[in-house]
Amino acid sequence: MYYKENPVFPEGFMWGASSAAWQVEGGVSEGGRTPAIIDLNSKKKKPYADNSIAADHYHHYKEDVALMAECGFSSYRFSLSWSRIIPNADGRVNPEGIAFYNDLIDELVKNKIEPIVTLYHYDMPVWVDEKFGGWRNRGIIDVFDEYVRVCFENFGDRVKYWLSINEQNMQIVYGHWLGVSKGCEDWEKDKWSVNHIMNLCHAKAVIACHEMVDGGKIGPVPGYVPIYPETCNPLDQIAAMNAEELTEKIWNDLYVHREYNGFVKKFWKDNDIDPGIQEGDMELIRKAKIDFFALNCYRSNVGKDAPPDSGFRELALNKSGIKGEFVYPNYPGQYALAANPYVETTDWDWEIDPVAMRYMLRYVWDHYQLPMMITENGYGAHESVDADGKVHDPKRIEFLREQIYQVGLAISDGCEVIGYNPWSFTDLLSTGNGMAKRYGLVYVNTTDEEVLDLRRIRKDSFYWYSELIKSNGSNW
Ligand code: BGP
Repeated sequence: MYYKENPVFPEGFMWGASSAAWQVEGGVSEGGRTPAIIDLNSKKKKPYADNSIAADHYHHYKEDVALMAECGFSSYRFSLSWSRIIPNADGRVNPEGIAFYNDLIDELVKNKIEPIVTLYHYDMPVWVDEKFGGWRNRGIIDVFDEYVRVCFENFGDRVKYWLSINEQNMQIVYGHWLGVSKGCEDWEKDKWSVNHIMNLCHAKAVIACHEMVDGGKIGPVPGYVPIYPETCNPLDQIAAMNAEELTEKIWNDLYVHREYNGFVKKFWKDNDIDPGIQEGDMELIRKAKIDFFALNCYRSNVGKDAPPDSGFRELALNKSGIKGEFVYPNYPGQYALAANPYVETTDWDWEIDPVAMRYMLRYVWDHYQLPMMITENGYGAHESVDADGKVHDPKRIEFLREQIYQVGLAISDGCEVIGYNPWSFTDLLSTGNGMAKRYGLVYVNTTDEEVLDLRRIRKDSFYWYSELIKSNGSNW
């Protein structure tokens, strides 16, 4: 990459990293926590993703926050486990769960690290699933509202940045993969009523945050994958736009304009879909004015025309970490995705495309003019401790350097970006690949096959990132 200008990051820019409760905490049966659906799923996927210990952050949080402080963090994005806070259908608040998060937040505040808190990150409590079928039933709206209000009431004095639902768009697009489709008879149709219920939960969280948290700000967390047209064939451009609508824009438009956009309304009509909108729903959504976008961005995609008579091909993610397994989908009449010959890929076939970061920031800024923070971005890799007892991760350093540079360019393009929190601080469980796919700046000594001593080892990227933070992003 050719560096022609030195990006300048604003004063007070939040530098940190990111995690999610079920991927980092462990301690799943401790402190009064009850199971989440993802615990059960992760047991089935063994040996890939047993989250009962994960990175054992539940017992190591003080050490982890001390390492963040040593690295120079000014922010840390993490999520709360709903079933740690409200473990059962009786709605009783679990004092031990509240105490754990209070201690974590206090530790962060003591170290001048701004907590950025996600209310929901893939870990549906079993009790909510049993009572309401997860997101499928409108009954969840009230219990979600009760849960978020407990969070605002207990943590809102110290937590000012709140995130509603992690990657709602990805949960709908990859419903089978992320378990949201469980129990649905016809997911392709049902996904839109599930999505509507999620929108109502998101709206309730936004409204409650503004009501209850003095100075509180809240935003959604879309998973964002910029989509380029494969060629300048106008049909490829339209296909790329269709892909963008059906995987991200429908959601982002709703969050900002608080109305379903014309594209999705036509899509519902053409496909005979009833999203289950009831009286009063849109009034509620219209009240939920977000303050910023939190954006997760790892890679980019290529869209191309998929003629109506072309064959259907389902997307298949690479779950092995051996290059070449990813299957690009073909949705006749909508769009197809394709490989990008201009970019490298990770072992999981994820495109390594720093320019996508600038593209995304420009795109979201141009469309919505809201402040943005990066809440996920990172390089997943097979890693182990070297003979010298250290973990050398030059490719992660290169990845982060290029990505941060593009954040800087987007800022100089005029975008308002307030923070960068890559995935992840310590190694933690990958959504589908356990400890085999590591993202951390800090190595956690354990494997999927065997629980080791869980020792924290600073990777080379930790030292590099620390220097970068000290220079507020100018030391390359
Ligand atoms: C995001 C999720 C994270 C995280 C990340 C990396 O979509 O919000 O929870 O897992 O992706 O994905 P993976 O772990 O599958 O590599």
